[in-house]
Amino acid sequence: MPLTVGTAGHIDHGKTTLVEALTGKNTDRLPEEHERGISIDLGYAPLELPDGTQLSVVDVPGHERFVRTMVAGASGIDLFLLVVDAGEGARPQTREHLAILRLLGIEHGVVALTKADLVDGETLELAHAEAEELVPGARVVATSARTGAGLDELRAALAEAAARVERAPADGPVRLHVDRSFTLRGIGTVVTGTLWSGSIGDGDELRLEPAGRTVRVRSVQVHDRAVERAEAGQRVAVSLPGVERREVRRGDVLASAGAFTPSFRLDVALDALGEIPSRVQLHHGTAETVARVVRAGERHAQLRLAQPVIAARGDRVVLRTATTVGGGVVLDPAPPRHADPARFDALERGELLVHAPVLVDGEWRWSEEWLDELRAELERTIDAADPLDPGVPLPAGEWARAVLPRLGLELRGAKLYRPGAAAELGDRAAAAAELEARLGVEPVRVEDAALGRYLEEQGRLVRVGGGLAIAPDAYERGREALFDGITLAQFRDALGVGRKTAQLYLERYDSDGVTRRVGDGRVLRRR
Ligand SMILES: Nc1nc2c(ncn2[C@@H]2O[C@H](COP(=O)(O)OP(=O)(O)OP(=O)(O)O)[C@@H](O)[C@H]2O)c(=O)[nH]1
Ligand SMILES: [Mg+2]
Repeated sequence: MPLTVGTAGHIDHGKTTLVEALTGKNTDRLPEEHERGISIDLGYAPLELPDGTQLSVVDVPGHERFVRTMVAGASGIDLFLLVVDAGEGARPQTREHLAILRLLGIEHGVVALTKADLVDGETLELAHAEAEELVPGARVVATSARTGAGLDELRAALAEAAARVERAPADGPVRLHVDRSFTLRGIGTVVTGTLWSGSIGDGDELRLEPAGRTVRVRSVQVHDRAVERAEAGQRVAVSLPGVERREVRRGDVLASAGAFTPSFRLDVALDALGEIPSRVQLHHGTAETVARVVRAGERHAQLRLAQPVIAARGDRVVLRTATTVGGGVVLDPAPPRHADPARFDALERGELLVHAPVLVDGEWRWSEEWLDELRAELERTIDAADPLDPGVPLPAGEWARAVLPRLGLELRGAKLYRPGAAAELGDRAAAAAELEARLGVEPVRVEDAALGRYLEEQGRLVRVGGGLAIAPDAYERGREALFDGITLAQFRDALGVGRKTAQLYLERYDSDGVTRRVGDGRVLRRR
């Protein structure tokens, strides 16, 4: 099974150098990284261990200003490679990265003491003891990228840790949290990320969330090699024809259509490192957003997000302010608005309390409470809608068609109406009369677009371009003046109007299928 190992550790402690010593690849790609001698963005390299284990390495930056990038990099990993400078020992980001790994539930890994060539034996021993205390249960290996000392032992330790990783079988819907997007000449936009679940192959149709855009996958690569299908756990690069580079970014998610609904609320079991303030930065997958923390008792909270995430039950989140303040496990990615402590307890006991729709064995399920909430909201919107068009757009969720029969509303076109509802002028009767009185051959402006639409449906007005309208009998008169091959000038003279007005009439006849433009003239279309 493919596994991903993520580096962690304080700035300058030798993460990138160690990855290069192990893989032969310098993962610092940006010119600025080389100029400043630090890592800024995530780096990637494949690593094959002597026993055949295939690992993907994600190298993260250690600078305290880039911890958010570290979280994005660590969100998809299976094991850690914590790097500690043997001379310096644990420093602030050693501890913060370690805390983040724990919050993300990444249990297995190895500690590498680096730059062993620069310290004496006693210092190395002290560093060793400190590291063992810091990360109980992990093997600690002294290394030097300069001399190559300890690298074989480190490889063996990584293989050992990898063997202990138990990965949940990751079949199910596709979910890939995008960590990079870029353009390749002749190929177009490419996104990369770790495939959390499902598999992706050439030609698959997926959704780019949370925007909900349908995309078709072209070529799929795993570490620069084309594959037929990429499997869960692998680091994947996918090209997306037709998607502009600026339309996709880190934090977006490639997902199976209909499998996820963007979450604006998350019910979580909290894991607090200290005081969790009411406003935090939430990290989930490769995404981050501001979140409000609404506590529901000691250990639970509802997180209300400024931007939606694509989450599932059991996902981990990290909460930060200036530093990492805690994290949580998602109990419900689509909870009701009220943070009810009893509900949290039931969720944690594993009693699945569905609220908003989820797919279970290919069928949508939801709670009656949720349905009532939805119906009430739709009816509220309808009541507040323009009496000329007393409807509300069909909800955008994938579940909309499944829910429809239970709503007691009527679908006409793309909108829902109360059964039998008809458009009414309401208090706009006077405005309608006033508008009708102004209509004639010369187009007049219609300020109230809904009113214009309504009157047109009633045959009391004809809309032409530019927010203008004419009288229905003027439209008929113009139509009678038409003949095969008529030019704009001829039509203008026949109707006794200006050129611009004549143009508006003819365009309307074109769009009504009465005429068709051919060269300078119009031919009549047979009905
Ligand atoms: N002597 C010696 N120097 C090392 C060793 N490993 C790394 N260095 C040096 O330590 C410095 C920092 O190494 P990096 O690999 O860039 O450190 P990093 O942890 O990736 O730093 P950030 O990504 O910015 O957090 C560089 O100048 C390396 O040459 C080593 O084993 N021995
Ligand atoms: Mg680095």
